[in-house]
Amino acid sequence: MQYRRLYQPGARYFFTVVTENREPLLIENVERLRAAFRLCLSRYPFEIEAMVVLPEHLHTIWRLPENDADFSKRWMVIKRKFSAGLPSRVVSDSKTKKREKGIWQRRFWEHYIRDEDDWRRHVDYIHFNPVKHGYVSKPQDWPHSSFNQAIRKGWYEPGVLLDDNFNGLNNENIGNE
Ligand code: NI
Repeated sequence: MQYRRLYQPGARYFFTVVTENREPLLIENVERLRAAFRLCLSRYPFEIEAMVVLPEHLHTIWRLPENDADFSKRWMVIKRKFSAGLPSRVVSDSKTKKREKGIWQRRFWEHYIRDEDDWRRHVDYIHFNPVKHGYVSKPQDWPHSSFNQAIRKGWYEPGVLLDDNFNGLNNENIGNE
């Protein structure tokens, strides 16, 4: 395969976002989650380079426009849109004041992607994550991830031997989850 430039300019971040009390809400509401991302992308465009959704957390890499790298406002839009219409969980006063509904943990893990190697490690971490968490034995078997898209984009060799490519990732915790 010809070497292709995959690593475009712009600020990139890896995120891990978890539901409050690890409630398994994300897969059962995955259409709602998609709608929340669509709304955010329409207001504040950015690129989702990789993503995986598990029942109670998600990992994603975003490439942000050079003139607007504010990811906090984007997560606010996504979290609020996702939560709207879902029943409130038991929440503290401070959360009620902020119009949060106890759906998401307030803090999230963020990591600035330093370079192409760092990016690649995090892309692989995302795609291997459903295996790491024990949901499937092969990354391509998890429907809620960008892995198959990444293959179509040429980010992996077709028919990639995942054991080779993902070697060691099972024991790594670079995404904090
Ligand atoms: Ni994870």
